[in-house]
Parts: sequence; C-alpha cells; structure tokens
Amino acid sequence: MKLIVIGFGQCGGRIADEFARLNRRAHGYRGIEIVTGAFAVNTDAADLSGLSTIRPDYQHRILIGGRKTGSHGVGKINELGAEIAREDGDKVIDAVRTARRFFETDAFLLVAGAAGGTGSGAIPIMTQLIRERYGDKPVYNLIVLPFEHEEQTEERTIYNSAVCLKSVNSVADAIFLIDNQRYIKKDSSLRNNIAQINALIVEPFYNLLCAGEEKKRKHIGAKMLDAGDIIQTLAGWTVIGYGKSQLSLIRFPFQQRRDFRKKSTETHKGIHVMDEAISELSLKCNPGDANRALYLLAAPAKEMSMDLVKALGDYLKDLAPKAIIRNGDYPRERGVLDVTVILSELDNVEKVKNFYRESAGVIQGAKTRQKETTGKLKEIEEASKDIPSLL
Ligand SMILES: Nc1nc2c(ncn2[C@@H]2O[C@H](COP(=O)(O)OP(=O)(O)OP(=O)(O)O)[C@@H](O)[C@H]2O)c(=O)[nH]1
Ligand SMILES: [Mg+2]
Repeated sequence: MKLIVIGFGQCGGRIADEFARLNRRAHGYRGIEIVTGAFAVNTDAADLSGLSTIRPDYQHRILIGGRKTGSHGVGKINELGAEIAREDGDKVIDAVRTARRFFETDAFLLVAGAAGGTGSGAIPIMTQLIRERYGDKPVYNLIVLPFEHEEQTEERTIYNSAVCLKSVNSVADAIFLIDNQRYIKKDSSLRNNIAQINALIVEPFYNLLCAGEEKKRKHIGAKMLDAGDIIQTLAGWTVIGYGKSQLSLIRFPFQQRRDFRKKSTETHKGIHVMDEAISELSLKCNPGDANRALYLLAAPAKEMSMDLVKALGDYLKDLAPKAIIRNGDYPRERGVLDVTVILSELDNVEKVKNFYRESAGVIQGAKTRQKETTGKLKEIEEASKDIPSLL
C-alpha cells in the first residue's frame, strides 16, 4: 500500500519525517515504495528546519500562517491553527499534487498531536479539504494523544484534544489513536527520547505497507495482504499493535522439519507474539469492541504454516468475536517472526469519552473564571472612578 503522509505541527511533522525514513528503508532493503510523498506543514519555521528526511524545499516543508504568527507557532490556540489552515490550505493541496507517484497513491495519512495548536487545529480542516479535492482516495488520520503529565498541568491539553477528536471523527475515514503515555511505560529510559517514541509509533506500518507492494515471488505469501484488505479494514476509531520475536537460526541435524514438537513450539511462539501485539496496542482498549480487525504474520517462509496462520486467526476471533477479520502472511527476513494487528471500527473508546467528559468540565470552569475576572476588574474600575487620568 502506498501512502501520502502529511504531518501538521511539530508532532505531526516529526512523525511524517519518520514515515519518510520508513520509505527509505523499504526502498533500500526491499526495493519497494510505500510512501509516495511526505510533507510537513507548520506555522513554526524552526520546527520545519529541525526535520531530517522530508525534502527541505518549500513544497515539502510548508510554512502556513507566516503573517499571523510571525512563523513562531500558534501557542496552543487550536482555533487559530484551524483558521490558518482554512486560509492557507490551498498551499498544501498544490504541493501534494506534485508528489512523484501521486496517481499510484492508495490513501492519505494525515498526522498531528491532539493537544497542540497548529496540528490539532489544522488536521480536521485539511482532512475535509483533501477529501473534497481527492474524493477517490481514503483519508486517514493518525492522532497522537498527550502524555499524562501534560493532561494534569495544562487544561488546554484536554480541551484541544477533545475538540480535535470530535472534529476529525466527522471527516476522516479512519483515525489511528496513539497514546504517547503507552510508549513511556514500555521502556522508561525513553522518557526524554521523543525520536525513539516516534520510531516505535511507525514501526507497525513497515510490514503492513510493504506486504502488498512485493513483486518477487519468494516474498509473496499464500494470502497476500494488500491495499484492498487494509482499506476494507479501516473505519472510525482504530488502534494498531506490533509484536516481534527472534527465531533461533541454528537447526540441529536431528531436528526434523515435520517434528510435531517443533510445530507446537512454532504455534506457541506465534500466539505469544500476537499476544504482545495486542497488549502493546497504540491505545488501551477492549478488542471485543472492534467490528473489524486485521493481522499480518511475517516470518521466514519455512517458519510459516497454515496451522500457525489459522491458530492466530482463532486466537484473535476469541478476543474480538464481533469483528470481521482479514489476514495475510508475508515471507520475509530470516530469524524474525512478527505480527501486526489492527483493531478498527471500535464502538467504545474510554479514553476518547474521558476527553469529552473532562473537557465539558474545563469549559464550564473557564466560563466561571471569566465571569469572576470580569467582576473583579469592574471593582478596580469602580474604585478608580474619582481619580483623574492623563490620557
Ligand atoms: N509522539 C510524539 N508526540 C509529540 C511530538 N512532539 C510533540 N508531541 C506531543 O504533541 C502535543 C503538542 O503538539 P505539538 O505538535 O507540539 O503542537 P503544534 O501542533 O506544533 O502546535 P503549536 O506549537 O501550539 O503551534 C503534546 O501532547 C506533545 O507531547 C513528537 O515528536 N512525538
Ligand atoms: Mg509547534
């Protein structure tokens, strides 16, 4: 599957940059293309300069709202991010059209952090605009939810996230939800290393996008997972997960390939890896709430059997009984078995509901405070009424 990836704001831009690197890897190691264009859009010129892989010209690193913000961002005011996107959106549309393989592109992926100003405000507007202009291709969003400490220290974090989620939900074909907090828990040393978090966020897309683009027979599985399967799977709220296991490369001469013990170990290992993918989903959710799902098994051809594929399918069906499940196998690198899982069309997402609920409180609180402030300012003015002014 081939994507055009457009990142908005600092978070979106950095993740789009990471997708550009993913494409470089696919090109270098596998001779295939998975990203036909990578773009970063920001109101902040310095953030755009900080990227490393997206082409450094004005048509790939697109500065918007320069006059309004002095190229210094919108300081978390997502209404301003949205307004600027409405005014300058055509710049993005024009740039996208220049993508080298635009007509081979299967879908758009727009990326932003929900809690900021530029990305959070611009992504719903641009999703709508791109859908209007390029109606034949699905438009997906990847939305990064804030760390817990950001939610606790800044009310605007909750408010922006709630507004962004509600807005994108009415325009995007599907929304990948990525919870920043989940990536801290995996390895606490990552706390300050956003670059590593971004690499973890995009990793599950590598095999997923590559599988359907393979041309060499030896890399085409018994059931190839292509863009059609992915597009049929993606709808509404969506999460993605990835699990991986190293396989031992040494085979002892007395180990027969058909050994039943080996086969049971293989199945066991496969299930274990799928378990990891599900426990490390990009956002905590209940797989039972998914109405569509997909899994991709990638391993050396010798390590994959129909039994293993079926066992994984049965396992996922138990966890997500409502879901229509699509699957594929992808004969790839020696020594690694990995599983990518997508759960989509989730009909319940606690985290999203919480943002909506808490945000309602935040709005009420802000109104009350505004009233108090107006009242107090009036008191000061009253007290000054007999004082002369120099103006
Ligand atoms: N995973 C990840 N999260 C990020 C990154 N950069 C920022 N964030 C998160 O995104 C949110 C802030 O959004 P930004 O992208 O910085 O904001 P912006 O869209 O540039 O908007 P303004 O700076 O307000 O104009 C916070 O929740 C951050 O934790 C990143 O590179 N990776
Ligand atoms: Mg910024």
